[in-house]
Amino acid sequence: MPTVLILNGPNLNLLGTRRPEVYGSATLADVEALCREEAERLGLEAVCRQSNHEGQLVDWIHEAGVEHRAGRCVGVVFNAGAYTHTSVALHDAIEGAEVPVVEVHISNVHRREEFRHHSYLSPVARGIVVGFGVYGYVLAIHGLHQATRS
Ligand code: CA2
Repeated sequence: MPTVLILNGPNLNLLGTRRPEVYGSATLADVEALCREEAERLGLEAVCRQSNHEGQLVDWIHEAGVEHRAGRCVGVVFNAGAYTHTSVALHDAIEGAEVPVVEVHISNVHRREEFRHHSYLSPVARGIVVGFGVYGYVLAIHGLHQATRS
């Protein structure tokens, strides 16, 4: 079964434990279960990873590129957390790996502090989903699935 990589960056392991007014009440385990269920409905296997370390995220993007070129992975659903706003390394990894990446943010970053308005990932992302809570991950999986069929 083709895979979709669900990648979560720094502090997203804290989901559901604090700041529910911004990020809702679902935990990371809930989000990953939601992704697995939705992916399976579409005939995909969701592979879920989370790290607080930039280099680890870079390595996983590279691996997804290899899997994509081998026809085994449709792409990456990526919430890079705060690295979105700081990381040239993740920008370069996505560009270099040539794997379709959908950038996801649970909150509407454009309604928040100005430092969250810029993304290093958006220019190299296949698509962007922002502000729909954890349902954004579901929308991103559908987007990647559709993109592989058209
Ligand atoms: O809205 C999003 O999904 C973000 O990517 C979340 C990041 C933030 O830095 C981005 O600007 C937008 C933060 C994730 C931290 O999540 C927490 C969850 C609970 C408690 C504390 C942090």
